[in-house]
Amino acid sequence: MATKDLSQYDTKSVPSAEKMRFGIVVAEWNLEVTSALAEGAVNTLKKHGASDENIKVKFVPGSFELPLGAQYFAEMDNIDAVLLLGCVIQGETRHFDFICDGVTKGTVDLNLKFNKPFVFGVLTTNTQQQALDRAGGKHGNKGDEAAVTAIKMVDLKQQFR
Ligand code: DLZ
Repeated sequence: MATKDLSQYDTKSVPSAEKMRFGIVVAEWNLEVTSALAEGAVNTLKKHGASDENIKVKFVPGSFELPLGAQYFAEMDNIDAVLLLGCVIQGETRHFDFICDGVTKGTVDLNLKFNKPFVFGVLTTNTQQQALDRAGGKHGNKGDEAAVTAIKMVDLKQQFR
């Protein structure tokens, strides 16, 4: 049986986001980190063609609230994808585990419930420095990655229409 030549698939280029509409939910906890994630995400969406008026940003208190904030966006018909941006830093209690579990499960559920992309842009680190390194520091910006993922998933959905 003939197999597909997967080398033909282009995984590098990013589709145009010109007509796409995005919601971004940002956690206020660890704001120095999360605002850098949001800045990266907005810049990347715009770099790929999204317009200012098609990017809506809202804040929630902490990462635990990200899924509900994202759901408010999802209930608007004119949003194609939602980015959830947060930063959970390991402390001395089990809070870290509960928050990470909640936001992860909440995000998975939203994707399937609304049949729209909800992108997990939450840093889960041991230290603030590790988070800063991934929010525009030496390890890039998770907000940029979340933006590219959102664009690719909206484009993928459009391919099935
Ligand atoms: C309570 C709490 C703690 C200890 N740590 C973080 C954190 O590192 N990152 C974060 O985004 N939020 C944290 N929170 C707040 C919770 O996400 C949530 O806002 C509260 O538990 C109220 O539901």
